[in-house]
Amino acid sequence: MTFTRQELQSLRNQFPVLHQQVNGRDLVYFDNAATSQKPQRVIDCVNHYYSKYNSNIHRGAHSLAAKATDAYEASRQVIADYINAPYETINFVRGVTEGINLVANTWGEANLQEGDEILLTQMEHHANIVPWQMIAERKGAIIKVLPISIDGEWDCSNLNEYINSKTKIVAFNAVSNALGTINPIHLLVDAAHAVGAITVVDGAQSAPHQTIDVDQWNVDFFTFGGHKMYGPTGIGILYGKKELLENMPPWQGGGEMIREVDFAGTTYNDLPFKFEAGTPNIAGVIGLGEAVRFLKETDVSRIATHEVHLLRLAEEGCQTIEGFEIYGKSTNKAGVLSFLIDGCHAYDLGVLLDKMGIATRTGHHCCQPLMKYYGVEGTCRVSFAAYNTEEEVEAFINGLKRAVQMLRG
Ligand code: C6P
Repeated sequence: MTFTRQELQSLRNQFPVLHQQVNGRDLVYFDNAATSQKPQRVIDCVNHYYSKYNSNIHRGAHSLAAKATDAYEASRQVIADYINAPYETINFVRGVTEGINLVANTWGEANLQEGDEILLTQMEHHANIVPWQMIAERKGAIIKVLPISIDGEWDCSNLNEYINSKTKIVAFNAVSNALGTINPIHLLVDAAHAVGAITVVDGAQSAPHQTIDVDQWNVDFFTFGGHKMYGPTGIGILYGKKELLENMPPWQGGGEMIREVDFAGTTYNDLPFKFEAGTPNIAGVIGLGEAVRFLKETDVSRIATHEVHLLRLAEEGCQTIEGFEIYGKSTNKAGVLSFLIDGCHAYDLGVLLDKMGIATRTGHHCCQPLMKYYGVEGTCRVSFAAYNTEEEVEAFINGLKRAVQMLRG
């Protein structure tokens, strides 16, 4: 069920940034796949921490430190419950990029050998390509790439060719940021596990749009960031199966991740502290906990239904534009519309839409190999969030038509 008009209005009222004009027009914020806006309760929560109980955690012998520690660890519990994971398997990181780098530099460092294979897919974000290339180069491992169909879906017709006894890691996104495809992750999870490989799932675009159940999905690692799910920037989660995390070496060394330090050697802390060296992003963690409470109360599955409703309206409305081409035509999509229009450069469309107060993203979306597959430099992308409306979609369609007219002369 999508939102009623009243529910949507009350949702929008929670997001202060939406209520402004940009370039003399009401802001239409359609760049949610890059980062979403933040509800007042998340802003207040961060503000409250800094103005009322700012302290370091797990260290001080005073009341403010105890309050900060309690709020920090309460967030970890809320997030663990949200993705159906044990508390100690939730590791705070800076974001998806750091989550993937952590796995590459720990599990990858400890387990990869020369000739081992890492399978990625054609639709990965650079954050799920470059860390693997770096560790592969150091260890002599080989990167393989699962192809996709022209509609932007995994091509699993020859899976045996890509996943075999040499495969050690299968890394992929659950939802594509550039195409919107919601991937059938069980296909790669099952195939990876059948040969003893681990799965590393990039959940950057999954967390704001899907009900996540890492236990049922049986993924080995799952990482997502706060800022695309109504939370702060600079904070994210790396979930890992407990036995994997326990057997991995730590990544960064420093305070908090140790049990005992001696110049003769150091022993490491238990999970979840083993991978959290140094003073963490305390305000970010507390803010992310509040964002997850917001998502739970709003109901992520209703948000997803609402976004797909807007997606279909946008797709339908744009079809009448001559030369309009969608990139990502899977029938199972999140609210992401990537497109090009004959004779109009994506960047020019983005600039003209901005002049009308409509925020979109143009370019390769940090997916250059995907753009090369389609033979394009980039696309124009609109991406929806809980607070977007049908009226905004209409404004976008009309704005796009005007922009095309201007560019075609
Ligand atoms: N995509 C987009 O506009 P970080 O930067 O670590 O928070 O997230 C990286 C990342 C990884 N995987 C996927 C699927 C992503 O979408 C992103 C971030 C933004 O599409 C910024 S490039």
